[in-house]
Amino acid sequence: MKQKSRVILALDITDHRKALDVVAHVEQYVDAVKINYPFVLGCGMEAVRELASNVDVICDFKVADIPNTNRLIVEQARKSGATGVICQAFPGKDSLVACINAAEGMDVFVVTEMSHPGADMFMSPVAEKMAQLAVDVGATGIIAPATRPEKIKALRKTIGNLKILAPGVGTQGGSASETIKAGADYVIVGRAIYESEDPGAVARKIGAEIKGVIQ
Ligand code: BMP
Repeated sequence: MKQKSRVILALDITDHRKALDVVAHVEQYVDAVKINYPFVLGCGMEAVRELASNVDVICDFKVADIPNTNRLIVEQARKSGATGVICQAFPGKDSLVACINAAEGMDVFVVTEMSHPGADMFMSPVAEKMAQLAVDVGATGIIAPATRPEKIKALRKTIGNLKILAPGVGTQGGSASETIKAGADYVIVGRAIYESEDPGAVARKIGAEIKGVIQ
């Protein structure tokens, strides 16, 4: 994945035409497009393949099953032409290793602590352990919360130079520049971009804000 604007668009849109319109306005300002179940269930896997022929696509399937099922899911992500997939650490090492093996070189990002308030309940106490598991299995990077920059700083110490992708900027309250200053490599932004009047302008502005804090 390129590292130019350091902005990843979260394309959580269920209407195919609208999704393509947003991508057309935003693609020049983002390094990748992250798709999740709203896009896949609304638009179908064929739409993922079509998107992946134009831009780097990360399949945010939050893969969280037994090893064999994880393998089958990650294989489908890979066959769609995606360059990355997002997996959960909590099912354990064997499940995550199955994702890494099925990825066959595709980027694998491991969720540690999520960005919403409820992550405090079960995820926060074990986030460092999950980040260490990402290191141990040879993942590309982790997902860490832009809503808690101090947690990004702490997790960076655990993962060394693995990549950090941070959702939670904009609508969830996180700041793009503070997130990058805390040590994230990319911010993931959805609603603040695609629900705005001018998605291209917002994506460009977030990229410029990030540029302002990178040495
Ligand atoms: P938004 O900028 O509209 O809040 O979207 C954030 C995106 O990142 C959504 O696709 C969401 O599922 C995802 N995400 C998140 O918000 N927090 C996490 O901890 C992990 C995520 O994948």
